[in-house]
Amino acid sequence: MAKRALITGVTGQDGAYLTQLLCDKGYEVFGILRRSASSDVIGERLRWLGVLDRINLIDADLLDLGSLIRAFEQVHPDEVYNLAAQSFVKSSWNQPILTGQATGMGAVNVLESLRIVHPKARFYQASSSEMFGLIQEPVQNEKTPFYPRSPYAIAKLYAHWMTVNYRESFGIHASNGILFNHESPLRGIEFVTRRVTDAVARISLGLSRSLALGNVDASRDWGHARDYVKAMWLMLQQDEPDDYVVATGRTVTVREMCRIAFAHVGLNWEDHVEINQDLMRPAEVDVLLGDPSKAKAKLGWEPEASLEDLIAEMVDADIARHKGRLA
Ligand code: NDP
Ligand code: GDR
Repeated sequence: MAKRALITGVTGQDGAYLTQLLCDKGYEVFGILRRSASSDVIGERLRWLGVLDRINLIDADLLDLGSLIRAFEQVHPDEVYNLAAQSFVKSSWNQPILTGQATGMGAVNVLESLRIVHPKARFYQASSSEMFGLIQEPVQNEKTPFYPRSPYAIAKLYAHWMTVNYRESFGIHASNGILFNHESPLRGIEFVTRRVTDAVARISLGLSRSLALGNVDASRDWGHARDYVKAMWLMLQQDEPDDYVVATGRTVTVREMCRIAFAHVGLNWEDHVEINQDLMRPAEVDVLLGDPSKAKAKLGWEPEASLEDLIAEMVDADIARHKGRLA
């Protein structure tokens, strides 16, 4: 019989790639969809990947425990992937309470539903490299101390430790993937890589001339979302639950990422990027660099896309989008 997977955050970047991966593996996939007034654009990413008609959507919200319990009763999943969150770090200073509720307590609502309805289900929590925050060690692995620097990262840390606690207290097969930044053509437009690739597309087509950015000295370990959802799945195939860092092992500044993106269309980034102080954060995470040795050794996981491949794919996709709108 086909395995059944329940995904929260299915309309987001990772939810779409994970749906594609699991459908291709023969899973029956169920996704939690919260009510939105913009129902015409719901499922845009799933549609882009050609999987919208292969998924069963369930009306529920991470903030509504009853709706989650009913979703578990309906699906009885073998595997649960908790990807839903208020995931934009900068907004978390403007919406700290909502971020705490969705990103932190939301994970506990999912864990509680699982424990009440179907404790044999395996659980994946979308933990984040943001939890390392103010860096304690130059390269971060599973043993590096955490020092979160935003309401988002603090909420993620709570969800992370609750996942560990449910594993240790109730014997639930619960794993945390401590994923470093991962991007794709489906990345939300507010995140820095997508802001840059969208601007490169517009500038190269003559639709715009410049792009305002914040801290271009920040450095991130960027990978491709398609590679990273494979690590999520691999974690739930292990006999024992555990926590894993998922990263490329290469860190690049926003400045250098801009250079790569603009160079892809033969432009010099310094001719187009201006710095806007309003885009700086109240507290910054200066540099992140992950050590994925454990994921490589125990899961057999390897990232395939280089940053250059990833940025080229994103720029090309944004150019195609804008050309489509112009046509
Ligand atoms: P996105 O922001 O693209 O997607 C977030 C998803 O969460 C959306 O489907 C959104 O639904 C859903 N959501 C938000 N609030 C609720 C709620 N109250 N109830 C139900 N669903 C809700 O994130 P990504 O795909 O990039 O990331 C997936 C997860 O991984 C997130 O938890 C993120 O914090 C974490 N993460 C991401 C990393 C990255 O680099 N991408 C790195 C490390 C961790 P809607 O469409 O309705 O808004
Ligand atoms: P991040 O991603 O905060 O790392 O969180 P984001 O792309 O927003 O920022 C990365 C770095 O770029 C700097 N930056 C800018 N960022 C944005 N968004 N817009 C700008 O104009 C800009 N200019 C410079 C930021 O200051 C920051 O240093 C992402 C999210 O997906 C989280 O959910 C996830 O947990 C982490 O990655 C790992």
